[in-house]
Amino acid sequence: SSQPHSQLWLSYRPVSAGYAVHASARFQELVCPETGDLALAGVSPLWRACEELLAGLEGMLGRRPSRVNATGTAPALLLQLQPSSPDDAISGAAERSLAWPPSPADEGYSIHLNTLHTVISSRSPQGVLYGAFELLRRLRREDPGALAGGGEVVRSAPSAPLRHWDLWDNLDGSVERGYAGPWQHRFDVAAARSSVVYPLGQQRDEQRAHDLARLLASVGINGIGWSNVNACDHGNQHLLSSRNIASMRALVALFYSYGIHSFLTPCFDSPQIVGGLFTSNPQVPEVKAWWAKKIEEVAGAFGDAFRGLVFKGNTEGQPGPGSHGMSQLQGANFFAELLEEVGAICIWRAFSHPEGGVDQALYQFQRFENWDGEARWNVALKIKNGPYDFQVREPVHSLFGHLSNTSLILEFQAAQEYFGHAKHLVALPSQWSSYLGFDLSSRFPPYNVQTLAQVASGGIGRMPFSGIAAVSNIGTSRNWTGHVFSAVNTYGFGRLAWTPTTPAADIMREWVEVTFPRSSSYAVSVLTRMLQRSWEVYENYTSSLGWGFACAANHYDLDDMDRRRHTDHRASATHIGYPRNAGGGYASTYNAKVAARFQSIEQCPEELLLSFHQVPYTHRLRTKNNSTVLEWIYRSHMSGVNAAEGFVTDWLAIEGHVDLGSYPGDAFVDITTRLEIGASDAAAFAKSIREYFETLTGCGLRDGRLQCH
Ligand code: GCW
Repeated sequence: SSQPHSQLWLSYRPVSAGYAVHASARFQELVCPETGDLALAGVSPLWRACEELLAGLEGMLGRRPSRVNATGTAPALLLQLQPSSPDDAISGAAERSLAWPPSPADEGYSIHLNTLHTVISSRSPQGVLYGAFELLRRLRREDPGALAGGGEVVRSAPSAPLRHWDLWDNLDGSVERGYAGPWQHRFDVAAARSSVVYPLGQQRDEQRAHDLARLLASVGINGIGWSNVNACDHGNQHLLSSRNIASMRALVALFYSYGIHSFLTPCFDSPQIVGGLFTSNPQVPEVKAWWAKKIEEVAGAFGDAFRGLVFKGNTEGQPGPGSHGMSQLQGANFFAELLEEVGAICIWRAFSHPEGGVDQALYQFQRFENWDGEARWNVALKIKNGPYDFQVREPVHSLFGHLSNTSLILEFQAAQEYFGHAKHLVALPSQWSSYLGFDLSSRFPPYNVQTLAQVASGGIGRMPFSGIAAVSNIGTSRNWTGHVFSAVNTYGFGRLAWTPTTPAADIMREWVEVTFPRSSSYAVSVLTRMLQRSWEVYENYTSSLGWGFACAANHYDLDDMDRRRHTDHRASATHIGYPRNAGGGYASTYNAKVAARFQSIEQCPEELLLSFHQVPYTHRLRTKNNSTVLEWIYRSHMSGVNAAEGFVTDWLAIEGHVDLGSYPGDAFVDITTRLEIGASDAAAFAKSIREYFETLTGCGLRDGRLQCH
């Protein structure tokens, strides 16, 4: 469309006049070092840092600094590249003298204030870029510390080596679980042509892709998965055609100039579909030769920007090694061996469904539990945060505590597949940070504590290809995410992946401040508080106590709820919950301390009670005012509805106090509409759930008290 898209948190509108005067006095000149070795596009992240600072300072301060080659007597901003220290290289990578991934220490930066000059320095070009974005964030928030005083303003380095953003975009232009397309398509996912990059070569708006790269780099993302892991339809099956590879070259180079490496997700059956072979069985020599040649072609076209292939094998209808009598492990090792030749890795997804009545959680654990020591060094296993499927609350996946000699990538979902799509307010950093802080405990004394964040940062074995990834929530909406507030999930993911120990509330407040910069401090507090509460509110009006799968994606579907009686929540007339506490059950796959806690009905966190225990509805909850389970199901739903209605009231009360200047069109009305839809959906959800349990149990709440007939 001809209407411009929003620049989100990179909207460089003027700061207040007083701050602008001080700041522009400090940044009269900009010194950019020679960019040296040029990236594929001929542009390096250092060059991008200069470009971004010039635009940002001009926009926010009203004065463009002059670009000079060396400092003189005027106050200047200097970008400095320092030599990197081999001691800091990640162990595994150093042994194999791989140039990638960069060590987190090399990707870090510092910002330093001398009397006259401000210096951003790093040992890597992308580190300088990250530092530039940090300075711009501080100016956006009118931080006095960014201008005054002397000494170090900040020194920061990421903790995880890989920080990835995964598009589930299809080559035909649609997006799997993408809800940020045109408003009229908000329920009709398959129909929505909401990809900002596909169909290839038909970008309506070149600037979109460019701005996506800037937005991602600004929060420290260093890798992108270019297409849907359901890789064999919607045009994706042709991903590896020479024509597609050639047309992706420009995109790949563009992102690389922002420090973002590329990962491709090919269809397992590419040898047949693209190569015209009679089979895709990896054990057939022609198939192996085809893959080897294809990988060379990709590496040749993309250069160092290419770092790996991603596979989802033999689940949800996808072909895989199992189609040819090979195990998942053999499949991953097959590709890893070929990818080693070009310095790239094989990322293998753990998400899978069992057949028959097997517990999915246990099944996934058993499918991958023996990978330590068996998977090749350049394999990374990508595991969803929990064993179900991005539900409102899940136990952290036990594989994270079990595997210690395999690179593990933690997968989150920013797209709100199970969170009311782009209609509901759900700020996910709270959920993600609660998982990241979870202590899986270690199997290896003397290390006792091991949080999920530590595992994703390489863990005890300092695994080189560990990291954190998120499924994208980006689409063609002018505000990128459909719901204006959903951008907190894009921003928050990057910031958390960089420093997983940052409190979620700090990240969400920061997002509010950089996105709605000239708002009143009252409005900032109200907004931050809404975001902070939203996960729990959503949990209350959908599925409390960890039973999961209460709603079919974006609506309550009672047939689905009933079907899931057998596989998930196991509700009967008298009991509810999945008994994973029994000997040999999923709870026993955790390290001893954690297993004991989950297995005990007294110690199991009540938010996850029904994930591990089957209890009578009369079971009393100590952290919920001693309510019984059934009372709590009814009460939590009522309180969730009230809170969702409260969001509308809170929002209307700050009208005129929120700076919506980053958004085109009438963002206030759009947000109001979505909050209202959220509230009315919440009421409908709660009504369905009440009717479901009243029918099942014969008991309902009347005037706050449980009555049965
Ligand atoms: O939950 C399911 C989603 C699918 C997705 C799959 C996966 C890409 O509904 O849309 O497929 O998870 O993560 O592989």
